[in-house]
Amino acid sequence: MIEFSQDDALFMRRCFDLARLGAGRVSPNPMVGAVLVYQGRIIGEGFHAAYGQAHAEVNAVASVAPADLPALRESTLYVSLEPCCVYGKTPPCTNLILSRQIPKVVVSCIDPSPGVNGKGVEVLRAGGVEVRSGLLQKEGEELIRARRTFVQAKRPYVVLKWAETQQGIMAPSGNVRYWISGAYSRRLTHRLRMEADAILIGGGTALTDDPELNNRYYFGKSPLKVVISPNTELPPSLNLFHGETPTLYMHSSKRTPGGFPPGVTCVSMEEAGDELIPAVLAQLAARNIGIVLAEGGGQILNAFIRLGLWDEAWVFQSKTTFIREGLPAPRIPVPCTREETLGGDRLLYYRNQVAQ
Ligand code: AOF
Ligand code: ZN
Repeated sequence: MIEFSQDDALFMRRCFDLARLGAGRVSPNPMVGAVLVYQGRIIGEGFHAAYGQAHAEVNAVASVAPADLPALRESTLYVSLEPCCVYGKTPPCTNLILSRQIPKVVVSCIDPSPGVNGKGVEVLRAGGVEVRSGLLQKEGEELIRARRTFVQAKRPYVVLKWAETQQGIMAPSGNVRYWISGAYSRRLTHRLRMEADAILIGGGTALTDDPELNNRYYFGKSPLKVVISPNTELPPSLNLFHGETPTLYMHSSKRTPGGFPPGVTCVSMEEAGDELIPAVLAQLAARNIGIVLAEGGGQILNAFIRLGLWDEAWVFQSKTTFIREGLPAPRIPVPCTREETLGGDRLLYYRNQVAQ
């Protein structure tokens, strides 16, 4: 058993906090944070801030004041993920650690990515660095869960989200738009949009709700919009085909639909047949989408649940009793893992343990 002190845990928690600052900007890379400590004092901090750009370790070293640079040779690097040892979009962090002669590294969890997966630790140890791994590992794994799904299941991490009434109804009958959840819930759902690489809906929802499908109520970016419409042709006038963020229109017609603005890419899913959802996920993974937020409608959400192709679900249950009849909301086949009150709504959070 590797021994860790309370100070070790404190510095690793700081790494986790730093890592989270990259939410919404690094996927399909993982969120990673790093802290450099010399004699109990933090002399450098960094996190992975944008996909394809500098890693946490690089930013941490770059943040060290010139006067503290000689101290690197007697410092400990805390990092929430095993340092990479491969040339990707950036050079290996193991090279940096070795060339800066940082003698000690503490890691929370191993990077499951091909080419790394324990090799980063090996390379460092072979170079004489003392590496201790496994500190607050559960929390570390939690931070990289989307990355793990992306590299191991070779599909985006799937987040489901919908609103329902207390009686479990998603929408009134008859294709009318009806707002169920409150303002706090809406703010949180826009945070989920910001953290995702794509928002996905079905053609029915696109027609009924005509959503803009962007992030308006939280800071940060808006993700790619994706609409799957195997049965119905969608008119170019719909809101989701406009706005600043691009749209992927996954249709099933033989002809490429026409008349769309330049931000719209039409992709035929005709050959997918009954395997539509897995084919959509494969398409998205090929486009470097690491996290997808599926927002409805019921048919699409049920399809993900039936196939077990989901990772977490956020269900906003409002006290609305106004709608008595309508479309039943999906049912999740696992117990709720967290329940919160959010304004007048109840938030039910689920995890698909099978998919982990
Ligand atoms: C780290 N520190 O902060 C992050 C890592 O294409 P690249 O250069 O961005 O490298 C991708 C690899 O780096 C891949 O294994 C990914 O999991 C890891 N991300 N590694 O040492 C970091 N973000
Ligand atoms: Zn790296």
